[in-house]
Amino acid sequence: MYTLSDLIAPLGLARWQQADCWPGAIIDGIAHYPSSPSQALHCPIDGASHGDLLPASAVEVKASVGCASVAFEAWRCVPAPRRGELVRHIGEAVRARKRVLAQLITLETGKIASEAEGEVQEWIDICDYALGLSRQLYGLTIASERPQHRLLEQWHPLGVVGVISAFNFPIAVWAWNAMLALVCGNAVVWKPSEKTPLTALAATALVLDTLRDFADAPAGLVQLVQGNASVGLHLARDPHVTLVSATGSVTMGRAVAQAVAARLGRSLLELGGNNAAIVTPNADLELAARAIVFAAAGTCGQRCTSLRRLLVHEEVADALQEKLVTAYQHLSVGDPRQPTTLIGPLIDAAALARMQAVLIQAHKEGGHLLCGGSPVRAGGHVPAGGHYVHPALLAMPEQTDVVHEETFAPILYLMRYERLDDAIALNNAVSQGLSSAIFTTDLREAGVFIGPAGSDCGLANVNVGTSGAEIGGAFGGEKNTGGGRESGSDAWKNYMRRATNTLNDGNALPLAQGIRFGPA
Ligand code: UN1
Repeated sequence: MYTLSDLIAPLGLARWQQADCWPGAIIDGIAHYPSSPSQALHCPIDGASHGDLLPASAVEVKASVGCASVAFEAWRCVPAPRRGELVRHIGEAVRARKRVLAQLITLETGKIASEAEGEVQEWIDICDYALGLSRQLYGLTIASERPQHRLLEQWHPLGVVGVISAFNFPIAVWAWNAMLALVCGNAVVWKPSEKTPLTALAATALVLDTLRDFADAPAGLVQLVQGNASVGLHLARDPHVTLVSATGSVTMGRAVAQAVAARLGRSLLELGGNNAAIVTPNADLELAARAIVFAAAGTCGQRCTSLRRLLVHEEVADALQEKLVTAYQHLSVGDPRQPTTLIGPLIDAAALARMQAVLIQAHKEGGHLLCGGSPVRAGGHVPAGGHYVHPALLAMPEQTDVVHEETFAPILYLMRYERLDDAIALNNAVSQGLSSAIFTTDLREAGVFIGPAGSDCGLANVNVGTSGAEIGGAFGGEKNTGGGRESGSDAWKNYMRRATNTLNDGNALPLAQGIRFGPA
């Protein structure tokens, strides 16, 4: 079984390990070891020490933004297809390190191998996507109301992009932002979760190694500042950070958005989800059950797209419940490095305590535990020192207060409905609006769900679970989820500034709206 020491050399991390300490900042390719109090790092699988992080302070944040601004000034003038070539090389390097990067993700997050590799695959996919995009950063030409005039729309590089990412997708979410930002001609300063600093160092090392072969790409294009929420707030407040893209809790997003808004900066938010699936009497129950189990229990319920609420029609509720209970009983919980494991540990003790408290609250609100919910004792494939749970399935009499909250743990609330309209109303009744799904073989039911009066979420799927979106679509959601869109479709426009140009090819100077000004 591998441990961190097996991954340090293949991931190019040895250059930065000093005794047992890791740098809290990589500025212009150089590691910084701030004298701030260190933060002990532990593996969620078994509590093994991963050394200490020396977190960045306001000083490192300011320095990294300054260097990124300088790098941006050079990079914005490099032709976009050449910028795409850099991203192509990054993608090739990621392919070569896919397995070891995934192993590090497993060690820092507790994800099983297949999901960790899927996460690295998202980085590879977004590189391919960004490469194609590098030849398609197009604007419009628009008819002018004036003779011999033309309107053009151009998209130009934006500036320094700050990326704040969460522990649960320690590479993919940064990659969606950073690869697009680079192709769009920007420099990036990354503040990853304090729970996954080594994955961030490994990703940064890979990009810096690739940059070395690009004389026209300055090392300052990718900067890294690590630490707790205060580091993210320094980034959000810095007037030289043109766009702050933040992924994480609603509380974090609110603080970041307010700090950015106070200086009239731009923010792109992808915050909490409280995702529901509706199962109608016309559903293929076998397919629905499989999709539900992956969405609710996969990643130990720690995706922003995880399924948390299940709205099942009365007619099929008993049958589906039975299938789910059976499937849940077969979920193997344990060390995510074991090939048979499907459910790894929760990220830390606090996550386990929160889950237990929420289950007690759900019980008070009338919830009835159908299976799971309890911590798993060490032994066999379950190492001591981690926080393992059996995913919980609860029957709720209605959508009570606790169901309105996003608990970052594998808890699925099952509720029954009679009319589809009521189920859609329940889907939309929470403050978050990220992902949603309907399971039905009826075209009309599906049409209502994805129509204008249907699901109010950014993602609305038919016969597909709420999690595991592809990178080609725009990713994000409405209401308290923050409204931002990352990754595919036209999300690239977030990372550029639009300039409208009016061109006069003639000798006269007609004014718009027919205005006359000057001698008659
Ligand atoms: C997240 O949990 O913040 O759709 C992102 C999914 C993944 C990304 C999740 N592609 O589940």
